[in-house]
Amino acid sequence: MTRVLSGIQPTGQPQLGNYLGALRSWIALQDSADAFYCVVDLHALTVPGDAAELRSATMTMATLLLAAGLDPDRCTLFVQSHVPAHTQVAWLLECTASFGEMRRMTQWKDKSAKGGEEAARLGLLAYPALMAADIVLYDADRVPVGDDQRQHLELTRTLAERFNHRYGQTFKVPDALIPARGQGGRVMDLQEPTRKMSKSSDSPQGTVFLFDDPKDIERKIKRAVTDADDGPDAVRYDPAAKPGVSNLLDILATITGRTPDQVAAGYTRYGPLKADTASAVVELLAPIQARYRELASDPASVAKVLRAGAERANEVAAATAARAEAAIGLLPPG
Ligand code: AQP
Repeated sequence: MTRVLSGIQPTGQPQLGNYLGALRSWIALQDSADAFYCVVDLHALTVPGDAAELRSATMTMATLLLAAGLDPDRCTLFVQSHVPAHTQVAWLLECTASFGEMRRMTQWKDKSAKGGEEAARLGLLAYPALMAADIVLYDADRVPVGDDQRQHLELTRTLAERFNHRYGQTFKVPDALIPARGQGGRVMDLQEPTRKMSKSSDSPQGTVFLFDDPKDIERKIKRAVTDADDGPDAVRYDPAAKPGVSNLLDILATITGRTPDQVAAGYTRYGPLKADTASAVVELLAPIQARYRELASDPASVAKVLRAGAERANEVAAATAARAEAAIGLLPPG
């Protein structure tokens, strides 16, 4: 059976791009694959944050994942830091990667540019090696992610191949599983549609958070930046020339299971497109929010799911870590 693995950071509130780009595929894959999903709390340490907030955001994210449709009977859901093999193998991969290739990662360039390279945490530079470890530990065949993770997946493949070449066949080389163009793989910020929507962005008006109430969702989508075209073909899918409109078409198409061109054919003006997109998002999120409220009232049940998930994840990951340590030449404990 195909094995899949993916993770989400407990940084800020989950947003629509996380859902359309990744979580939707995670939920679908539970029926066709042996699926491992984790809240990657160690990745959250790469940027400044508060300890109590991190604990609470980790629980919130796990609860949200269950509310969105992950079923502990059909997937393994766990918290990354509950499985020590992740940091163990991350070090082996840091010693496989080069400083130069880490510096070329777009996320490093973007995020370190904010506060300057001097202040950026070393973990921010190194975390693609941790992400590679997350994946190879589970012998994952496929990794369902949004388009922004394409470069990190390429690096994971490179590191796995390099390790295998240097030390002998150890890791499976995974493939990324990214939604097709126009199917939610890159949801853009509603206010700055040339930038991807992001949990931790400083543009809350451009981000639809999964916990937003219907009024906020409608307001944000109705105020989404479009353009000044008003001709008969103003509503068309052209991400380069019309990023704002194309983003709305992408969102509505993904939710309703059509292509952006099919959706565009139904509109001549932006107002009705925005109104229908807002309604579709509200309808999509309402049941998730209701289920979240139920689950959040019983944190002990969520903790139990995470404990069981960590147990299964540990079994698989510890075996891979032992294999990798042996391959690289670490002396097994007596
Ligand atoms: N805008 C997006 N469109 C489609 N997919 C997206 N993803 C994130 N943003 C979009 C996908 O969501 C999954 C989980 O993301 P993550 O938590 O690992 O971190 P990220 O990619 O850096 O996402 P954010 O929301 O932008 O988080 P912060 O602000 O913390 O950096 C991934 O599969 C990602 O591709």
